Amino acid sequence: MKTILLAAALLLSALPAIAADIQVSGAFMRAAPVAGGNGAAFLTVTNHGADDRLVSAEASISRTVELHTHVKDGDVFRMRKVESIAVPAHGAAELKPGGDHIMFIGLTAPAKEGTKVALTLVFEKAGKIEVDVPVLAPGAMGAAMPMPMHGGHMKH
Ligand SMILES: [Cu+2]
Repeated sequence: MKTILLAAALLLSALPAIAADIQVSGAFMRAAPVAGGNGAAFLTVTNHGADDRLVSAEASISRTVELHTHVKDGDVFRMRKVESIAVPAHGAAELKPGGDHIMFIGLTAPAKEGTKVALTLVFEKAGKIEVDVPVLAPGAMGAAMPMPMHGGHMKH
């Protein structure tokens, strides 16, 4: 019994997202069928603590991982590398298609739909947080999570 409790305690301590002020949810990336191309990951960072910022990301699936945003250039939106993405105190940063995202440049292997990609997010204050990013279909707009459409916790 003692061993089981100890194992449970170790397991909980190995999950930093539970104890930390920073929580990551809804992570996904789009399938990229060939190696050598680029990919992007999207996710929501919720911050229950003081101001923080995402300063970098690491993954073995590509040669380079950058933080990107989209900026309007005339009539088109172009991606641009940013040094960091702010996560305000008691707020959130939403990385989503058409906005901020994590860019994988030079995929070393195809990102196959149904698999998961290991991603490490590095925060200025919260440090490193590891996230398993599910690979969804090309063009997917969000993580496949059950949405409370009917009879759920609707806020009015
Ligand atoms: Cu990009």
